[in-house]
Amino acid sequence: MCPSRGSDGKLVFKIVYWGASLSGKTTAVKWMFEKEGMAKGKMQSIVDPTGRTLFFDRMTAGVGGVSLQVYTVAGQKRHKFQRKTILNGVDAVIFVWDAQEDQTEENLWSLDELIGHLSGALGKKIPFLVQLNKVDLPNLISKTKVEEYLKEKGLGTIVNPHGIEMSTQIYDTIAIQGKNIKRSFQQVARDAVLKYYLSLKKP
Ligand SMILES: Nc1nc2c(ncn2[C@@H]2O[C@H](COP(=O)(O)OP(=O)(O)O)[C@@H](O)[C@H]2O)c(=O)[nH]1
Ligand SMILES: [Mg+2]
Repeated sequence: MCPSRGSDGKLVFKIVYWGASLSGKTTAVKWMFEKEGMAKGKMQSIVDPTGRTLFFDRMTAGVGGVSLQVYTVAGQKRHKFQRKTILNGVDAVIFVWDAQEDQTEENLWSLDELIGHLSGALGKKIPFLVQLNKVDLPNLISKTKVEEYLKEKGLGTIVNPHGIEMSTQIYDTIAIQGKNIKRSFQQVARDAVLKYYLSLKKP
């Protein structure tokens, strides 16, 4: 919620990808760094022997005069403690919702856990958006239904950096093809940076 300074003196904003196991977090981040060339340095992944995220993936993007440090959490339920740690000092959150209808419960479990950690700050102090991922597959949940769930959980609206209340943005994404991946990331990153600079101007 308050960016730190890197060794190069640049402000570092922390952006966390949150969501259920296998929802597509690592794929989304890999896309940006491998295909869009946004990486500054290497992607770091702490995985188990089967290649599943054990702790996090982490990488840094340089955009303009700031650094964006991007993390994905380990989605499996048993990694609860690791996930909580990743939220320390978070400046923005992207929730990756697996759009396959039969994954609804997993998504809601993950969302509830996130809300439990950040409670009222999410979408208010901390920019937040949803990537409705895997929309290339059959048997999908409708966007309207996702909006209803978000509303139910108090996340139907967010407060934008200018202090204006608006609907929480939900982007249809296909992480394996990069659809809307960079655009939604840029949106939330821009909000985090803007929020910080606007807060400096307040007396
Ligand atoms: N069809 C489809 N598969 C996806 C998409 N995004 C991710 N996947 C696949 O879903 C699986 C889990 O993705 P991963 O990024 O490891 O999930 P994570 O656990 O959230 O990091 C992998 O096999 C991906 O290739 C998508 O948009 N469409
Ligand atoms: Mg992963």
